[in-house]
Amino acid sequence: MPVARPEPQEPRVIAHVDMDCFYVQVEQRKNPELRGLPTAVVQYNNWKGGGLIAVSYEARKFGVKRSMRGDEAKKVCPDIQLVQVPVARGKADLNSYRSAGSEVVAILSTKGRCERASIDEVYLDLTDAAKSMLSETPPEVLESIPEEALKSKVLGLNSEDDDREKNVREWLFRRHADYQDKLLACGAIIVARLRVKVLEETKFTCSAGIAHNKMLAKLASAMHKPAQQTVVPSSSVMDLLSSLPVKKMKQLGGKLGCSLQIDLGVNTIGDLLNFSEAKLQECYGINTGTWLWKIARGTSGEEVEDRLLPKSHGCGKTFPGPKALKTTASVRSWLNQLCEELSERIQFDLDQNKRVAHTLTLHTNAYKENGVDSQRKFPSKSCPLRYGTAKIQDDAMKLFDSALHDFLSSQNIRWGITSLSISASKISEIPSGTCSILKFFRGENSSSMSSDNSDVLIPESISKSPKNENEGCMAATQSDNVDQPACQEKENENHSNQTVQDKANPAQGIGASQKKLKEKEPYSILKFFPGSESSSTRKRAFGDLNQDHLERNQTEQQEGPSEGCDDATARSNQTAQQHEIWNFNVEDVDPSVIDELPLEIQREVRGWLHSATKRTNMTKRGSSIAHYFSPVKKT
Ligand code: TTP
Repeated sequence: MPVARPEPQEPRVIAHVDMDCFYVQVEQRKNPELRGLPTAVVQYNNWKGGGLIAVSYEARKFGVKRSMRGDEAKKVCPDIQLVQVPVARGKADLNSYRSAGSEVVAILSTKGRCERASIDEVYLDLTDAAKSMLSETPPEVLESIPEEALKSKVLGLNSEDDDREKNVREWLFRRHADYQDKLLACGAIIVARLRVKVLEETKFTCSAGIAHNKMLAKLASAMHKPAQQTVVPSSSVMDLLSSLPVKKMKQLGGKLGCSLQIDLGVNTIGDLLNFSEAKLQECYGINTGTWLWKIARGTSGEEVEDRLLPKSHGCGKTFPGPKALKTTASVRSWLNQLCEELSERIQFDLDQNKRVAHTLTLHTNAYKENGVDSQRKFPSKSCPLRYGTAKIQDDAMKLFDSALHDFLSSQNIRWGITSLSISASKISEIPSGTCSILKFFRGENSSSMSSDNSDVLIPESISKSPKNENEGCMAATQSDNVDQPACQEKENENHSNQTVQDKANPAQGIGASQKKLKEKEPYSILKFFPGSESSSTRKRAFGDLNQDHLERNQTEQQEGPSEGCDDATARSNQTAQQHEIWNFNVEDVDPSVIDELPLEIQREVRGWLHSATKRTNMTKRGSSIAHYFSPVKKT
């Protein structure tokens, strides 16, 4: 359910940037001969020419739609070029689209806080950039205004006029406009420049909406496509919303939108103005009621999150009609493939972005033969995510078995699986520096953090403290048929080089790590412990973390789906036993002491303490295996 957030007092400039017919553009860049031709990207499944998932604007003019199959598209547009989605592991391979999306994000994120909302759309908070522009180089003093800014569609300005560009120029230059609109004018120029840069550097066009909040910016970006931008001055907000069908509003496409139409007779957002906040709260609860009341007035306090990377990773596959999976062996075989891909992607995320996923979730659609109990849904199931392809495959299969058991509820009947999807969510960043320091303390070399598809030792202190509680693949809703588009992670070459180097030197052990630490003395936490140079202190610190690790392993054995310690853990435990061990009690740590540590160490220590607190709580909360196999709560 949507939640109302307080609208910031200060005016904001928010842009929503959406790529035009994105997969088509990616394919056209690969094969420039397709440029300008009516083109569509189709699923790899060729039944009736394959389902269309992206359609170029040239093809749209002929009436080609995404809902069509290739054969149907050929009928309405005989010259259409149908390009198949790349295939890997018997399913669509979306990697080229993900990384193309990352190229765009890298450019857009240079001007303000950037939230990657899906494989091809981004929110930008340009407030600071717009304020600086307004105070330093306002539009009227600029030597030239980008062509793209002059082509903006400014809602409320007469767009039929032959003098449209002149009108836009005047609007951008208005000296007597209010402060909010002046900022929007700067935002329009900044976005125009960014869009030109995206085109120059990636060859992709995009469309954008520029407004005072995310909700309005998103609505505006879809209003004039392709390759255009739309600005929503405050004075046009009510006009925009008055005739907007409720279903067009994000979060009103589903049950809530239906209820508004059926129960309250609300067909446009403007119709909501007929209801008091109290009435809406009475019907939909306090939060949603207030949210509805606010959106009717064009206000929304939702912030642009600082996130360039996806919230989750997911991959799926559908098995329509006769392709339904009917045996456990066939499910296992497909799950193995999906898990292999998922494992590669989370491993890449770990290596490149130092991010750890915490939760593995299986979503399945199924039916029972002879229509028995046909309303019953196949439950989605989650469990803590363990790194390593084999473990993920194993856990996914356990989730499936458990869900199937619930689905069948002891009935001995045939079933069919029509879709399988697996996702890794609750992704959190490893606090900076933790990796290196833990490595030293444990005497591990960095290859243990980046082995290809082999089991990886994720610091449990980190894996048990998810920062990002948002679940669900951001792109999971984009494809109703198969492989959900998700987003690609940004590459970090330095880190890959490091990994290669470390892998090439497997003999690097405790000694080498200690040497490394000495070389990086300014960043070492030990430097700030009294007598840090003495070997005894090092042993104590070493022992401490290993004890910590030992305790965690005990917890893991109780909590985890099945397996015991891996090799790396066992090595680490042995090391622990060789050293003096001491403990600290999280509650006993005086927070003011941490404030006195150098900044680069503070964050790291807080990360440890936060993890330790969480771990304590988690251990208390639930430790039986059944706990991990309970159905996912629907929010
Ligand atoms: P969209 O942004 O919804 O659409 P689009 O970029 O193709 O076209 P538009 O110019 O109208 O925005 O989706 C982005 C990409 O996601 C799209 O190119 C293909 C993929 N996609 C699917 O695979 N399945 C789907 O059902 C949808 C909607 C999109």
